[in-house]
Amino acid sequence: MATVSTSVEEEQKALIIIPTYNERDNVTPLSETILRTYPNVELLFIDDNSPDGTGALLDVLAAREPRIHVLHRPGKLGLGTAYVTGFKWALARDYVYIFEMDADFSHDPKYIADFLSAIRDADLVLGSRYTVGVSVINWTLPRLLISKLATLYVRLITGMPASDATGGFKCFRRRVLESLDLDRIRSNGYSFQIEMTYYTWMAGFRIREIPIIFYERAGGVSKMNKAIVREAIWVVWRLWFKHLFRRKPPRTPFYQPPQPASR
Ligand SMILES: Nc1nc2c(ncn2[C@@H]2O[C@H](COP(=O)(O)OP(=O)(O)O)[C@@H](O)[C@H]2O)c(=O)[nH]1
Ligand SMILES: [Mg+2]
Repeated sequence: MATVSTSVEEEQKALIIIPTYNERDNVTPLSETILRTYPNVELLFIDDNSPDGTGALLDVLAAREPRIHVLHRPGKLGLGTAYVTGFKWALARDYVYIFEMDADFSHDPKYIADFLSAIRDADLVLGSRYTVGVSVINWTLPRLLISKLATLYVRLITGMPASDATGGFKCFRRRVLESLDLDRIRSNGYSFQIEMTYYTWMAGFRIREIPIIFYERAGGVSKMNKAIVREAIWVVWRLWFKHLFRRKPPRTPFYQPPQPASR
């Protein structure tokens, strides 16, 4: 074989799980951009019978391109259960890196390269909007405050040292998902992200944050609502209670600023 120089790590297969609900205008450009840029990456869309016909369009894309996969669910069952379905699908196959990503271009595909490089010495990589100041484009002030407060609240109650605990752009190493009891994850909104990262941290896995700029969706409607915030408020206390007497991992921040090159 001529490809001796490529390390085994680089050949590992990655799967990006993308839940969709009414993302008709986004799925074609998004999948084209990702597949063109990353030859070892495949996509799994989980569509919840989107009324705008996203599911049918995804079937057309998948029929043309073997690196696109689609699962259909009968109705809007929420983001958390969509990801759990996708994780199980990935674990039944040979993917080594398994991503969560939104379909609405809030998560810029250019960062996938940063995730793939950071995961080499981590088990979970989180895209963070708050490593240095705030990197969010086009959010209202209340939305930003909720998000910042959520991370602070998680840190105060559980001790988890994430700079961004509710982000949804992340990459798991396969063994993390194999070790978690996925059927135990109940929450669906913000708190799904908190729960997944928290269990990963408590299990002693290596977590790293990388900086991302988050762009609010240009078209379509966000799923953010009061019920999602209420769910997160309770879930954090449930996590706290569950591990009340369990020893916590060290509180070393997940984000480590790059060291200035020494001369
Ligand atoms: N399958 C599925 N996807 C969903 C559901 N709710 C939201 N999504 C998708 O999850 C991603 C994030 O949702 P979005 O509304 O942008 O949430 P926000 O960015 O937090 O405001 C997008 O790709 C949505 O299409 C759902 O109930 N089922
Ligand atoms: Mg969004």
